[in-house]
Amino acid sequence: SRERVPFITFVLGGPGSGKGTQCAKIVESFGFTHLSAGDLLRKEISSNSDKGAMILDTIKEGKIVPSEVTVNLIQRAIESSGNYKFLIDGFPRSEENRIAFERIMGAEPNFVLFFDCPEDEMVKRVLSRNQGRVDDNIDTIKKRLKVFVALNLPVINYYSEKGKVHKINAVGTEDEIFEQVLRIFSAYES
Ligand code: UP5
Ligand code: MG
Repeated sequence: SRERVPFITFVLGGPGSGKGTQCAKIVESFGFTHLSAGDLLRKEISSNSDKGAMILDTIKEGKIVPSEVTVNLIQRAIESSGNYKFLIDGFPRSEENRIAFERIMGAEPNFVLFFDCPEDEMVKRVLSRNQGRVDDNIDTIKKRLKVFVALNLPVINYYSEKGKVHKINAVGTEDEIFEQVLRIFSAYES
């Protein structure tokens, strides 16, 4: 019901580490609502919103969109979902994002999944994706990797120190990786 306390999982990992792919599988098995921050931002670009041009420029540069924009989109998606279990994919990407989310939503994640993947594998996957994303070119990928290390790893370290991070080896077949994911979610279900 609406009053139920939300169950929030942050799904983190570098560009192409497999966050979206694994979230789709988690949704099928565990009834979560999947909110990809990147997808919400891309939808905002295609909806002719007044922020669309700014968001597009930011994504092309591999930089991070201002926190209040992203938190707002996530908040609206949570409130309109009718669900109480959420996978928040690709967010928070910086300590500033994290602090804004916790302040505005008044909630912390129940746990965090971290898809740990070597950079050369991530580059290979993103370059062979071919879905026309403006940021799937080698120049932008290099910038995304730098931003991930500088700004997103500190968020993962913050939650690690709180004992909330489950690190997943993101190399292998989709099914091999999902086996690790299943073990984690099954433990929370029981
Ligand atoms: N693939 C998946 N699993 C595989 C496997 N096990 N073996 C081989 N191939 C595998 O996977 C990537 C590709 O690899 C796919 O082709 C897949 O089939 C294959 P995917 O599941 O899409 O990986 P994912 O981690 O989701 O990669 P994505 O590129 O979406 O990650 P990013 O974090 O870079 O992208 P996102 O959309 O989250 O963000 C894009 C940009 O938006 C950011 O750079 C930033 O500019 C902006 N942004 C913000 O500013 N704020 C936010 O909060 C979020 C985004
Ligand atoms: Mg994704």
